[in-house]
Amino acid sequence: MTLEHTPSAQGSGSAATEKFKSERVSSDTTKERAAAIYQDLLNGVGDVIRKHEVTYDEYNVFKQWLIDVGEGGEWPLFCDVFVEHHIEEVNYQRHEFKGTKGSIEGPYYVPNAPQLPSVTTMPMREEDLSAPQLVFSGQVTDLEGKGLAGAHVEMWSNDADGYYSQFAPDIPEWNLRGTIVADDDGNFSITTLYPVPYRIPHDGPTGAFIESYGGHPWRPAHLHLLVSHPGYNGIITQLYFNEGDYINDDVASAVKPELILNPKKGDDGLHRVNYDFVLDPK
Ligand code: MBD
Ligand code: FE
Repeated sequence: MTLEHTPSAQGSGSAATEKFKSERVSSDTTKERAAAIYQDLLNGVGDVIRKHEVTYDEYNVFKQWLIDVGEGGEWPLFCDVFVEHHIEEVNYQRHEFKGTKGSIEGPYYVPNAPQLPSVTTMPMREEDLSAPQLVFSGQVTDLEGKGLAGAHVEMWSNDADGYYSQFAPDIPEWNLRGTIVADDDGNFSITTLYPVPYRIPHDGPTGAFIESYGGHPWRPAHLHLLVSHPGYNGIITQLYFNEGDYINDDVASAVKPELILNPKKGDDGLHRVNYDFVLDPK
């Protein structure tokens, strides 16, 4: 990955695009299904054009913007912010999962983060450690509440400046990323930077898009999680914080009421919260 020295949409965008391209994608979609989806999609576009009597100037600005998003490497960012929440909801409903609700993955997950013990502190720099800290503990269980020994809790989050390691320059590779291995009862306790609201990269075409309709690029404070255990459906989700800014106005539309935490501040200054993950069997 090559990154400009200054964190920018271009830098994080190209890093996210390179990461995405390194994963192989395929789908066994039939020609009939592809025809149905693409016809509906293009008819939908046609309906919008007719409804709003879209002008040639607007059409040309749109074409230029498509070019810019591609050249800026921002397709993973744009798609995950504006489209993924629909995909996530439809697929959760289709599987009729009964466990913990999922949420979107977003563009900044990296697999194979170093393993950490069940009681641990996330990899952090001095500057991250001097900000308010959260002790996030819980148990990974099956649908009957039985603890899942050695379950993996992969967690990744942005730093106080709003940057993710490996997608911005000058941050240690695995900063605020880890694979926490739960104990024999599925329990874990993770000390981490108390997340703060986050602005998606907005100095490129995704930001220009948001500005064009007078929107904002903020996401509420969040933790990203991927919780897994052999024989169970892994869940990709996010946890949010009660009364935090943008909790009702997430640019990525990815907040669900079941995923909002309410941490309590202890006398020692640490905020503590418990949240259990429930996995559906495969
Ligand atoms: C993020 O941190 C994020 O969580 C999403 C969904 C999109 C862009 C940046
Ligand atoms: Fe995020």
